[in-house]
Amino acid sequence: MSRLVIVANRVSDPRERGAAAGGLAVGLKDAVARRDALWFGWSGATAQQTATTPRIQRAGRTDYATIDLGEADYRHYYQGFSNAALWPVLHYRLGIARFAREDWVGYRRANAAFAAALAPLLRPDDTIWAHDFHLFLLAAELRALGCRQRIGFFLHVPFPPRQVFMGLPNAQAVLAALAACDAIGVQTEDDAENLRGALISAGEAAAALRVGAFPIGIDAAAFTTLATRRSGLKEVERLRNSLAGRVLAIGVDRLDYTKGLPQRIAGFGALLARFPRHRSRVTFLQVAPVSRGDVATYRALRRELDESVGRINGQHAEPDWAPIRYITRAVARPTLAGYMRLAQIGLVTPLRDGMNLVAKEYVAAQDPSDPGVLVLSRFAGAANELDGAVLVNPLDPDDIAEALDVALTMPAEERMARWQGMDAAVRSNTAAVWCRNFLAALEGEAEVAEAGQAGGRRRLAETATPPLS
Ligand code: ADQ
Repeated sequence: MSRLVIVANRVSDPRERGAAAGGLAVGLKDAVARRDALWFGWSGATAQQTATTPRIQRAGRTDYATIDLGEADYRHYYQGFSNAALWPVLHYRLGIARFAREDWVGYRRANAAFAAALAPLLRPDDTIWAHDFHLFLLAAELRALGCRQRIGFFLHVPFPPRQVFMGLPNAQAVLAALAACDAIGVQTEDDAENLRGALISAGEAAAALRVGAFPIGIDAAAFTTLATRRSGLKEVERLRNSLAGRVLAIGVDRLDYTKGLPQRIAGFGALLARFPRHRSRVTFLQVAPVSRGDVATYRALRRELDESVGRINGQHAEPDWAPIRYITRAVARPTLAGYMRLAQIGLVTPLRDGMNLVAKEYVAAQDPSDPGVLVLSRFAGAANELDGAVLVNPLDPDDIAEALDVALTMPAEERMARWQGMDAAVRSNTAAVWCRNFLAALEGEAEVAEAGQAGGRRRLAETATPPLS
């Protein structure tokens, strides 16, 4: 089997990739266990200039090649174009996007630098799989260097309707670069339709045929084991005891403005104000470690949350009960799994989310004999699969309050029936299945092309039917 080359903005150190690790490494675990692999990306460190020669470490059958980013690339490629322009636009938030020519120049420069450092490491029959919006231009840069390998791209975040995406000043160039890929994956059919529409309007109709929906999953069995093992442990017992028999609702997110945290907090406040029977009976624990703390929008969000949590606690707390517990420190993943199992309500209300794996993890963490209720944003990709959740409009605190009331009063039989359907979905569409489906779309076609006429790879891929979702 040919080697799999995984390219991602950030590649974590192999020594930090234990059973408790999260992120892309978990999603791709199955694929890299079965073949030789090379991870390539940013080390997370900055230097004066972006490195041209990667540092390579080997662990088992996998090589890890990382480069440090130069200060200017960190500012313009990472903080600028990726986080301040693409991230909001892709999450439908044109109004808060910040565009600057030098950010676009930095983004192009960094994508070209990634390609230039990667190209010498490539073997002719490698399969290359690039991940996420930081690397929209990578495939085109590799092609410009003469790379003819299969290149796939997966977008982890949503793709908005064409009219929104075209608000990005460099939309046309991004779409043209994306057309250099042999397979393009997104999370949902809606995202796929949006991306196809954008590609067609950019004159890249052939590339639109290579777009498919591949909803990402989790390693459900491993997460259940983690949650079950942890549920009796010290930190989780401490939380259980501190609740004094009250219901626990939990939210677990990165502190990001797409996650709908102010509206969620307001929704919990509205529950207490509008449904007084729940006062003093439910505690909401929100874990939201600071991410991208050096970006102004994120600092403002943090201030807003500090204030609203303080206001609601001040208004409703009693000497022996504070309605909201809010933690901005990181909590270890195994402990979080134990907390999720303890919580009777999982509150997952992003304003937009490609998928949202926390929703799936909450389902996998539940006790089958007494499962909790998932309250889920209808604008998370996960809502397509988790139809047993109580779905809410995450922008509407009153809707969240009403959904919480439904969850808090739901009969055990209904809870069980809803959870069983969701659990079956989470267990059938795992991370391994996601990986296999995407790679089948990327490599299946290419293998047929190789068997056919020389140079047929791109042409055949262009005329193929869209990969299945
Ligand atoms: P994220 O926006 O990071 O990912 P999400 O899918 O919710 O969002 O979480 C990814 C992982 O991070 C999960 O395993 C989760 O447990 C972990 N995580 C989240 N908050 C955490 C916290 N407070 N502490 C510890 N761990 C935490 C992007 C897209 C998503 C998409 C994923 C995967 O934005 O829509 O689901 O990629 O494709």
